[in-house]
Amino acid sequence: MTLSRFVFLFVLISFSASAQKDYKLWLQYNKITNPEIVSEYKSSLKSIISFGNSETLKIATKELETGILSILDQKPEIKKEIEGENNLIIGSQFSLNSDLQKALQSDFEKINNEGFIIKSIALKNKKQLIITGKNDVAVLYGVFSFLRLMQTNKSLKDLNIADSPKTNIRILNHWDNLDRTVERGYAGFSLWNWQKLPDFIDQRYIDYARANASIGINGTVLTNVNANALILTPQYLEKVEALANVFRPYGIKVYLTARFSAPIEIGNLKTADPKDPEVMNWWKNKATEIYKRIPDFGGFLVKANSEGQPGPQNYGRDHVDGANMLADAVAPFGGVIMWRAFVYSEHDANDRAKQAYAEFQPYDGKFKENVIVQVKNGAIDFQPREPFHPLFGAMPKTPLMMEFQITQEYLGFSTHLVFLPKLFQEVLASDTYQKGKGSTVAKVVDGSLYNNKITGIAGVANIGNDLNWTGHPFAQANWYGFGRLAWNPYLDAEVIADEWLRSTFSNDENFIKPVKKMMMESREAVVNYMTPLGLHHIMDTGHHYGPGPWVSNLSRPEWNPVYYHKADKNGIGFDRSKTGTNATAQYAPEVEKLFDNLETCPEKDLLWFHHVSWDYKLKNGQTLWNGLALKYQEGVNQVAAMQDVWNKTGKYIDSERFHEVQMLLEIQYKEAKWWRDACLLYFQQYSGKELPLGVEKPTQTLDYFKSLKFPFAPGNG
Ligand code: GCW
Repeated sequence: MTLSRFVFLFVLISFSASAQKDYKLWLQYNKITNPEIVSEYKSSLKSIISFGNSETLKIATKELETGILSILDQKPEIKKEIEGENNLIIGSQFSLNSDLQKALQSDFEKINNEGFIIKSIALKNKKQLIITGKNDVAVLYGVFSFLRLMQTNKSLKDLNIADSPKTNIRILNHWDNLDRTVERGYAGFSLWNWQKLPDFIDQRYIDYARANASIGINGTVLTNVNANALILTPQYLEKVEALANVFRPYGIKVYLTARFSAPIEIGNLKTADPKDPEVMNWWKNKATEIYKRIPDFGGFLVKANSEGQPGPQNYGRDHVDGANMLADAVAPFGGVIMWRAFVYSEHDANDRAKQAYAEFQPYDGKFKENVIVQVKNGAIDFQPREPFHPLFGAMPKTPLMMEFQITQEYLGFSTHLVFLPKLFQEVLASDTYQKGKGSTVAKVVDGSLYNNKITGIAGVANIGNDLNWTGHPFAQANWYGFGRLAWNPYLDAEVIADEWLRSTFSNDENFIKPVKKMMMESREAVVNYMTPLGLHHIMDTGHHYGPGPWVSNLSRPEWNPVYYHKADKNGIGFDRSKTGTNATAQYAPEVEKLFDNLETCPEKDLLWFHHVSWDYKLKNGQTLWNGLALKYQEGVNQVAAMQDVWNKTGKYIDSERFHEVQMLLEIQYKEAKWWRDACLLYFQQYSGKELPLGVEKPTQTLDYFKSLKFPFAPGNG
């Protein structure tokens, strides 16, 4: 072989190995090198015995085999019977033999239907390790959890874990269109190849299901909330059915978005009025047709009378009428309706932040049992930081599910490294005070505050057909972290970062420590360089890429950034206190007081709730103008610090991912400066003040920033 050919082949092989790493997400199953751990694992993992032979259990067994072989370089023996010790036994409660069932009886009382047990037990004086649950999907969750222990190099001695998910519906919302574009998608096109379905089953569907199962996600809405009725025609339902068949053994249910006007568009009816008997019947028949194909179909997600989508109000009805009509259609089959509360109207002159609460809160207790209202984490729209949505805790008789956005529509697309579990945790840990101190959003979401029967967390997916699924290698951590928090909304973001880094990259402490810190600080960095001190929605129009605080020409006032920052000669910020729109009154009295009072309002939310003068004194003694400018600079500095951290990690990880992240951080740094300069130059027109010491001078003019146009920014429909 000539040298050049050799080099070419070498590059090709190492490229594909690296690219596979990107694709393998947090399921790398890297070989462990620490000799102590290796010897401990090897002695306790000699063989696998699985009770049961469902598709799911086969997947679980295979996963264990693959994982152990790859991590230990030792192929576990697959045995039929329990003999000797140190067997790894898997199987669901009722497929276990009676000795095991007896030995674990009290453990099964500790878990719910989807929970699992991982336990070292002595059976007839012989040590065994068992992974079990009440059904096979729960066993699969246990297996992935066990492999997580291995991937993070935890000891397997004397394990005694009983872990159950705290929410029922742990679901991804794909804003995927039938033409495979993805609304607010920054990782390529949709995974769903509708053209080739149902006959062609892309390996990606299987890998997608596996990845989701590994973090406990149990549902997926395949289609965009800005819905197309065609998905409900037989031609497409056949394709949906094929996907459902792939996902089923992984415990993932399929859901669809229901376009409210579907009875007209594909049903030839004259109306979609939810009180019209023909319409009601049409949906009942549609549900029957779907459940015939997909007996475990999850139900519908609906965006109605929001941003131009059709809905019950088109017929003089309300959200309750619409949701309950659909609920009746799916109820006989055990389906649910996830009805979104993301509403605001061009005909409503009220503060947009108040509209969803104003409209939905009075409906409390009026929805059918199988309706769950899906509420975004904040009252505006997935901003880098928002106070928690006032609806949380305010509808005691209605199950509310959380809607987070995993795709980074307002947080730098798939270009910026932002670890979102920090944001998710901040929201979940917020205290609504609706039932006294300690009434956190997490307790609303997991149903413990009001004893709700159905509970759930949705995440708008950041997944596309990019080789690495999410565009940015670190955006994988947001998918992962979403799943982990949906399983347990009380998990700590730092623990999640730690698990993810170890499973995705390396267990080397020299890598973990600084990179984890970098992840943990990344969310505050993006807040600082985009929207510090409670600023929000000042991104450029439509595509939401880059700064656009100057935009003021859109037809609907609340689509204009100037509506949100209200900068003028006197100061900046949106007065939502009593002297303003009184949005603070939508919170429980304790929270209302906290936000309403300028003295007690957390500074991170200051300009969300108050319009304050440029000379207003911040807690650190700076004037607002200086403090704001310094925050923007701090954000830029934080990105520079992230780069410094990352640049030292090359020796711990593969070169491809190292370089990818390095390039992305370089862009993030450039864009952080762009945000800082554009926003400060714009606000400076009103403050009329010099930039304080320590803030770099812009190298471009405001006109230059205003002139930038991005007609082909991704994800913009
Ligand atoms: O965040 C906004 C987006 C829209 C989206 C809408 C929603 C799917 O800009 O693209 O539409 O919210 O959540 O319905």
